[in-house]
Amino acid sequence: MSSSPRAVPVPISARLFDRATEIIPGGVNSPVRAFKSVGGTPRFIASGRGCLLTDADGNDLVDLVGSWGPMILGHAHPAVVEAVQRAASGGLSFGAPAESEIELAEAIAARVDPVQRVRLVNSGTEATMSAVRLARGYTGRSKIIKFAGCYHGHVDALLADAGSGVATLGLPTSPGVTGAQAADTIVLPYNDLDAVAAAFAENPGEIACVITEAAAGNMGAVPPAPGFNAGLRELTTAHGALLIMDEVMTGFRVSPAGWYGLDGVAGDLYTFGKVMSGGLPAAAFGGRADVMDRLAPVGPVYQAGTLSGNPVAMAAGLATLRAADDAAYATLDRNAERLRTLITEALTAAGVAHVVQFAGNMVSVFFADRPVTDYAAAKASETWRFPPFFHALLERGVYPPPSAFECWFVSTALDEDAFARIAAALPAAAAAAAAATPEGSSA
Ligand code: KE4
Repeated sequence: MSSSPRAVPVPISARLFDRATEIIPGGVNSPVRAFKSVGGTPRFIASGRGCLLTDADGNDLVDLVGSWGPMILGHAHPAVVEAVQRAASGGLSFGAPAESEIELAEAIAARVDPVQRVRLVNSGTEATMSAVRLARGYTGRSKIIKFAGCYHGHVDALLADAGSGVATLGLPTSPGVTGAQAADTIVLPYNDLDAVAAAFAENPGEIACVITEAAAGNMGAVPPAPGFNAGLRELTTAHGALLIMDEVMTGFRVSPAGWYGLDGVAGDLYTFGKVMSGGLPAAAFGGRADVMDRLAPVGPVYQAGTLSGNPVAMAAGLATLRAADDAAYATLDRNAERLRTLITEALTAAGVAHVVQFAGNMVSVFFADRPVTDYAAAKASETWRFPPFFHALLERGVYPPPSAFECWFVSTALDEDAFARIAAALPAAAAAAAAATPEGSSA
């Protein structure tokens, strides 16, 4: 496979990537990891500790991806590792209920008031897929509304105009999603309440739910405009539809109660993942008891999973939530603000038009001259400046997400050395962004 034009030599990652592509499509198990939109050889990671990743060639990297959100405490946090080891020593999976599932469900509900029932699953995709099915089962309606640029996992009905890896790879949607599967999905511009009102007027009694990222993070950080989420709440209530707040990314990250903790707009259903899993495969959906109790075995809406509520994953999630106290969230917010300041100082000094946007403590960089409020604006930004910006950071031991359409995730483990490295790397990255051209060349 090709190596990045300017990357530091990573012969072992390159060799592993060549080997991986022989057996795993694209050499990765999730497309955004392949560096396709930034070019170069993806770093194969050997280990992580605190705020550092160590790649297969022994380079340590300040991690600003955090496994795409879960690692708010950094890697190999002692309390989490100890909890996982203890759980694992008692058996890995039982296919029967265990107390730890109750404990994690109770911990989620204790933080997010509107959540009265919780069902644990294995991924955010399963959570959103199940929540949409439940909304359709509860309302007896078929249509759903989602927003362009929002990503809710690779659910057939939700892949239309999605963000994250779909946006990163410039895929209009996905082959394999049939017209029938997407026919009931109405895709609207994010932050456009008039469009939502019009959709309800044009589809009276047919819309089962609106699903939205509580704050959009999959087109970069694009927070809901003031009143947008409250407007969705009013419209869904007025039209007998359910409001699904997808907090897979924001949940337990942007505040102890996720985005709900910041704006107080109650959804009927929620989806969670990432932080609540501690980095193991676990996720959840939950919400109103009268809705959730339509799920089998209580009600007729079927949903299931061999490894749902896995005891080792429960232990990781519980240990993470228990360690994520108010001081931890204050540190996350402080670290996000410090990162934003460093980025904008460097890009301003280099004379590069940019906006560093927040959604809570999720941060992203748009090469644009005004705030980005929806997917069209995100796509219209000078995304061609991102690859050289990214590689200049990576070459200097800082690892941001390999995509212009993703958020940068801080952890509580970022220390003075990490910020010193970020500060030292940013001027060269800003210069690379300044020298970039739409054709992809740069000095
Ligand atoms: P998973 O199926 O990847 O666990 O979760 C899907 C999902 C659902 N909802 C939101 C708001 C999400 O952000 C995600 C997944 N996020 C991406 C990162 N932008 C996952 C990274 C990847 O696809 O590798």
